[in-house]
Amino acid sequence: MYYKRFYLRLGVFIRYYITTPIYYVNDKPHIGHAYTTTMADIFARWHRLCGDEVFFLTGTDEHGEKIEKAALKEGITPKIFVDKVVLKFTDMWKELDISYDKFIRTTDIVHEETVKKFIKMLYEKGDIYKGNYEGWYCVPDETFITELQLVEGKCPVCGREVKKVSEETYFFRLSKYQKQLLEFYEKNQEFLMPKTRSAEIINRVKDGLNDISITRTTVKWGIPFPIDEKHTIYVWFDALINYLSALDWPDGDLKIFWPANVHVVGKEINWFHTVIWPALLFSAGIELPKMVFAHGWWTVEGKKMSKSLGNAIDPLDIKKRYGLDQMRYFFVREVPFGDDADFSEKALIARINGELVNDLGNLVFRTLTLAERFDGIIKGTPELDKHLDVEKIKTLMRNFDTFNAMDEIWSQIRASNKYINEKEVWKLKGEELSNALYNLLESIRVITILITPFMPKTAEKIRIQLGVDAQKIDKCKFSEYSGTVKKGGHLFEKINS
Ligand code: ME8
Repeated sequence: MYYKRFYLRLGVFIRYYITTPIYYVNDKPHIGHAYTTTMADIFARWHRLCGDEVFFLTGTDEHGEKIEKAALKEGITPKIFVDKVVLKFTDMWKELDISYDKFIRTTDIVHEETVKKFIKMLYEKGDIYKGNYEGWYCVPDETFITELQLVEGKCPVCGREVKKVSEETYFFRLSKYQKQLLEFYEKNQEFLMPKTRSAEIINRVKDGLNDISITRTTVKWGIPFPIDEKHTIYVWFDALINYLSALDWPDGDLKIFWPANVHVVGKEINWFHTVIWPALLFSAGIELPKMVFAHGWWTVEGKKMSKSLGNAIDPLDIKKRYGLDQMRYFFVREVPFGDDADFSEKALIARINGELVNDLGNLVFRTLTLAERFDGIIKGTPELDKHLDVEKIKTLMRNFDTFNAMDEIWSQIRASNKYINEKEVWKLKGEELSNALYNLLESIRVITILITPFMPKTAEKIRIQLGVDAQKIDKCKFSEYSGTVKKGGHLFEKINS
């Protein structure tokens, strides 16, 4: 690790810092949390495959009124409560094979100290002042809401009840940063992603910004506000700073990963990440992240996922019944990254039976069956690599277009199956058979490299059958086939619906 840091400073490796939101620990994670974290995991793994130095951060948001209430309901202290619930997240990410480099908790001492340092900088700059907050508050979303934003008296984001709040508070001068924000969006066209969501943010900023409340007096479960300890720091202010404190900002070695390449978030918290967070960074004089990617929301069989409806999908249940890579594949293929989507088991089964069993599973099974039977040296001339465009896949991944990147990989899988059928490979003999097997095995080897970030376990299974080691993206060219095949069972099981 240390020699790598040395080379990092020299700029030999490309650094890639990717984050997920830090999730509230009021309840166990569901499919929505698993989606964001899995997608971020895919990008982290993709960049490692490309040889980049990756820092992938996830974690938990542990302060605030919502957690305070959840703990009270269980009759335990918030600290005991969060220490218990956080395990549901760390256990889940272990089960889902999430390759994070660091897991941050906002109750970590280092984080709390960083938040205090950060807030003092803003105070000294004159961007924090005392006043009174009169308005509404949505506890489940931990969000202040103005009278104008209410929709039929309810929270405009989640539609739940809001409560009236009237308390002394410290404000942050968000209004001061309107012009700077608009200029920043204009100059940095890649910051607001996907493009389909940028107009909404820009228009809201153009409409004008109100200063925001950043402390609470009625919530005890928070970081003490260093300027006035009667107040605790508003949970969102505390939470956003995790992206810096995870790097031991301002003095730690890891700070070389800043600015983050991308914060991956759900669309409902886009505002916090693309307006409030940048303004806080402007105030502190810190460089802004390069991109915030706000993806869409999953519904379940057409309905919003919620505790009260009892329809939240447990990722562990999906893993158990259908398999982990099957779920990861579904996340990528069911919807372009960024759009809203609907989770239905029928759709999941259709993808497993169609694309995984019939396309990829069959290709590997048929090829390996023929290759194992073949008694001779497998060699030939590349001909099945004609339409494989790795550069195109790289570009698609740079643009967060996992959907079309996967489609490109799949066209190679389909072309390989077509090759078997058209050449009737099972009828070939001698050199012709050797050549066909060479092309198919090389095609599968390259496909395996490319699917590794998406379906790591499946890739590992195929590599064992091919007798090859894990390889990086630069090995995606047909070369000499140098493995020893050892056919295994079917990669995927067909699901009877
Ligand atoms: O907002 N579809 O935490 P949170 C897709 N602590 N994604 C979903 C989803 C759904 N139905 N439901 C949840 C918070 N998510 C704050 C974040 S960051 C500094 C602080 C995912 O536990 C999605 O990524 O409410 C969403 O943004 C996040 O979970 C919200 O998690």
